[in-house]
Amino acid sequence: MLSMDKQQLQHEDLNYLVVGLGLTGFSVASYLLRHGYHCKVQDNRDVPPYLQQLKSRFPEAEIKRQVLDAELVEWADALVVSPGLSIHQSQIRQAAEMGKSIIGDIELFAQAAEKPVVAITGSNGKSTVTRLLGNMIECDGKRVGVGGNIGTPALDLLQTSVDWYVLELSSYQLETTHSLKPVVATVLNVSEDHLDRYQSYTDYIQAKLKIYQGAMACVSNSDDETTRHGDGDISFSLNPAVNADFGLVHDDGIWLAHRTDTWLNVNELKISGRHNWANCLAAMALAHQAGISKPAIIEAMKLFSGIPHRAQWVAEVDGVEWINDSKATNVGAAKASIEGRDRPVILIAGGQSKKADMSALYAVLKQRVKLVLLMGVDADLIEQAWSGATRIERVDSMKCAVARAYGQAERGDCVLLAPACASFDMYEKFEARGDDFMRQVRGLLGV
Ligand code: UMA
Ligand code: ADP
Repeated sequence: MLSMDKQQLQHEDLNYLVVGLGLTGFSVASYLLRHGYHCKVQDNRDVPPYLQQLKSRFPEAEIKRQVLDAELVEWADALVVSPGLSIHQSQIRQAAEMGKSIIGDIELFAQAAEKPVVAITGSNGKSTVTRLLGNMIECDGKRVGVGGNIGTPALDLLQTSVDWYVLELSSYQLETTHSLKPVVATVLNVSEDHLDRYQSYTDYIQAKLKIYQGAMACVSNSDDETTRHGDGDISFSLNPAVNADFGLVHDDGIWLAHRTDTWLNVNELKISGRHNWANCLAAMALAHQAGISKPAIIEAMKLFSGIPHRAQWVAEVDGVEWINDSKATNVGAAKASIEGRDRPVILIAGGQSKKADMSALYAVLKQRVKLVLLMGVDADLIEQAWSGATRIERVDSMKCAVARAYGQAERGDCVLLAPACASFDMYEKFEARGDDFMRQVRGLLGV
């Protein structure tokens, strides 16, 4: 955090070292340079992803391609660290010990934003809730900037005039944010993820809960005690027995409700799975707290057809349904994804397990999955954890996985890509994995 005297200084008095030149670093450097602030950029890769863009837009930008060196750190007052880099690595820790401020792009955004912010985190469902809430605000006739971990860097949102900001925040981004004061914030749920980056699960949870600091209202999930902030929380729950502010009412079907006031029958939703009912309830709670009208909230939920790579319907041929849930990149997401299907599942899974306890999927595999087609770098340890739960076969490419699933699937089955792992061992990102799956499926089925 900025020390007291530095907080009183203006941006123009400070030297900013932008650490990392990916999407975030490019956005931060562009923001600082556009405003004429002192800024140097550093990235340790041979070819940083946004090197050319930065050079062509700001030829005067000073870019160092090296590990953090003492001279650069000495020069800087603040290090603006990209979320993909750990602030616990020794050079950044040392910089903090020297009194340098360690911040991220969301901190700069928080210092500059002049419109109200809704902030959303959680292990799963962030993008769905963020996008859906953005749609609710738009349906209410207001202008909204939607960004953060969902893909549009937060500082880029400042270039357009809006009434509201809706930010999806990762635990990494929250670690380097200190002065965000959201009108309303939520932790949707917490389950194991990113344990390759955190010393313990507790550290990961603490990073997530930081979103409530400075929030004027907190929305928590009564079905997940970890997400709770305090007695004043606005709550949501899938359990009708829980007295939540936003929940389900069973009355001639299942309704999304604000206490006893039924708002929408779940049959009218285009997105499927109980986890998406929870996402709707969370978005309803956030929108309601933000003063969005009930008709706009309902309209947005009716129209919302989900985001690509999240339980995305690909095809149904010969009674077999094919679903792309490449974004199910951790155990909690994959569990919700499998439970969200109402058919026997052939599961395509595997990749980088991020040190998660994969055995947490054992019971759901046993109950719902007839065959696992397993690939990727951590296939050995995943197979060990799942051994005995169901039939497991190894495949070495998406093409083989899809061909094998096609050969094994029977009418009434669902072939589901929900890897429970990150994709980086085989793909550039989860979208590329989902695209590959859909290409193979469409190629094979001729659809
Ligand atoms: N890297 C280096 N050297 C550097 C800088 C980065 O090797 O000097 C590596 C990192 O270790 C990492 C990769 O580059 O493996 C990308 O890191 P980055 O910080 O440059 O990432 P950005 O391109 O800025 O994208 C980030 C988020 N990525 C991460 O947090 C890893 C994007 O979320 C986000 O959309 C974007 O900022 C805009 O806010 C993606 C993500 O995977 C979707 N997020 C994680 C998740 O959702 O699980 C947290
Ligand atoms: P995030 O941005 O947190 O990764 P997304 O909305 O992109 O979340 O959804 C990613 C995946 O997580 C989905 O494809 C689904 O498998 C799972 N998921 C979505 N919402 C929930 C939820 N509320 N609880 C558990 N899993 C969920």
